[in-house]
Amino acid sequence: MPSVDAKPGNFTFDLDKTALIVIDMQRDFLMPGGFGESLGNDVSQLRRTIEPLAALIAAWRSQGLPIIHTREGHKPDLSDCPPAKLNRGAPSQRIGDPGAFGRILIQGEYGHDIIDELQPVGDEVVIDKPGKGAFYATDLSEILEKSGVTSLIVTGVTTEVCVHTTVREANDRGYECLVLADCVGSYFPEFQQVGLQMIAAQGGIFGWVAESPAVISAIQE
Ligand code: C5J
Repeated sequence: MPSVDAKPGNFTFDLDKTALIVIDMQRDFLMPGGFGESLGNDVSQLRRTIEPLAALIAAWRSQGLPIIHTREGHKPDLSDCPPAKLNRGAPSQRIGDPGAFGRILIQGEYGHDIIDELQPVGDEVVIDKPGKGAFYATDLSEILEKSGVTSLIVTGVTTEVCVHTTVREANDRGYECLVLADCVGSYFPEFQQVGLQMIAAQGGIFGWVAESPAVISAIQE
């Protein structure tokens, strides 16, 4: 079985029971001029994940292994967006407002979709999720159970929000999660650093942390 050097210790996984999950690599979060940037964020902090993630996805695909992509967003009538989420903060643009790439975080809009570099191919699963976590109000749990997946390699954005929420819940549901430091990103360097430390602290309180080249080597051995 492949094993990678990780924190707090080696992460060993069965290729028949492991899925790669790519969280919210959407234009609204990553594109210069988009929603993320309009909130004052530095999108380069997220964009540094694109190249390593593209290499990982290519390697994963070449082994015929399952990939699950997620997209955070809402129905055009916003019926799945609670007021507490819609009205929070005072951004210059809110979910559902017209943005540079269509209505912000609305399903079917250009900005809601995954960036060109990491577009899903073939029968790769795409989960549309209204929340931060990938399990809430989605059929992710059924998909994983049906395919016998017990381990997740977790990538995407943002580290301290949708990646953390998903990994914490996956851990509670019994999945072993390996988070790849170079393939997850936060707009805030300090949150990136602490977010990763939190996962692997206390003997791996809710997961393991490694770098993507270690996983690429392990699955190609
Ligand atoms: C955020 C996400 N940060 N995908 N979404 O609102 O982490």
